[in-house]
Amino acid sequence: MRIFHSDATRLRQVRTELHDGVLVSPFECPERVSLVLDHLRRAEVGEIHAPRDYGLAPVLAVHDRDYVAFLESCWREWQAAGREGEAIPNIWPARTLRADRIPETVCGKLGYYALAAETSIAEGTFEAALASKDVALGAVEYTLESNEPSFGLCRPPGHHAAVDQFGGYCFFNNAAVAAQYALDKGRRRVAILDVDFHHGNGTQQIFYGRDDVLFVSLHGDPAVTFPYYLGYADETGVGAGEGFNINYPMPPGTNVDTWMQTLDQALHAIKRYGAELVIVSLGVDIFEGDPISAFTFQSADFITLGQRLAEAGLPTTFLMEGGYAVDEIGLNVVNVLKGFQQST
Ligand code: OKP
Ligand code: ZN
Repeated sequence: MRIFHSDATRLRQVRTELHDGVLVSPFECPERVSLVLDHLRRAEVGEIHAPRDYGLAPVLAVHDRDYVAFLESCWREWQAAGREGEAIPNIWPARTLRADRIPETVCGKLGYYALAAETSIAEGTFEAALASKDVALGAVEYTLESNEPSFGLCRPPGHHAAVDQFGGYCFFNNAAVAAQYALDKGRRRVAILDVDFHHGNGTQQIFYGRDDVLFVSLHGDPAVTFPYYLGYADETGVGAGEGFNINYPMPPGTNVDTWMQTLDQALHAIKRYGAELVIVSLGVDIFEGDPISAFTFQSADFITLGQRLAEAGLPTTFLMEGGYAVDEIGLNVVNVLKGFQQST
């Protein structure tokens, strides 16, 4: 298995996350990358490579151009406006307001392009997001060329990022960028399997009307869990995409047996679809000790997860999403990848 990593993913070093009404030090921190990397090295999972620069074209294949321009200029505009802290939205085009005009100043644009308020923007955010999508592209390109598995140590994560919205710590949807890249390289059916605790609302939105990407997600029930406004089982796709979006919401505290049985259903759907490539949105925040999630995985259960994924027998690229129990994040990621390798 080949691993892709870029030191530039650590350039996002914001100080603030709005959490429970308080500005705290962000859960999604650069140390996460160092900890996973340490474990990957110690466990000798595979060679670690830096990706090349793929430019913006693969990003613009799934994201809105003005959204990308906003991310690039946001911090500069925020500073030019003389604001004291980091860039955080505090007004949205909510249901009773107009969403058909984009404001001209940074405060208005922030609300237009944000879907949540926990994700501050500051120096280095855009650069880290660029590095993260390059990591994803390096990994998927390797799998496309070799049929061998790969792991992209993406950071910031991506699955909450929609066509023109950031939030939930995500800016570019790395899995969507990688899936579209695979299609542009000639694959016709790509599956994205999202095992992060949180629903991948961005990935779902990007491919909701399409049948060339099957999106399958296991996650905490949105009735009680972030991102709250998407991720129900009745969201099955629209138009040509009807039947190509599958959500498995589960209550907090769901046990691992139930979760694994649900995974079997998900893998059946992926096989039935005839996927030529599986991109796994790998969030290890399903770990019981995760500080912001509520599933019950023990570290050993991640080995089983990797084994089950390998049994599908498909070319697979793993991309890092969430996981915030920093003491165990490296072990849990390595366990998935080692479990996968044992069974292949
Ligand atoms: C990103 B990823 C805690 C509520 C959750 C945002 C969670 C983003 C998760 N105060 N806030 O899916 O791991
Ligand atoms: Zn998550």
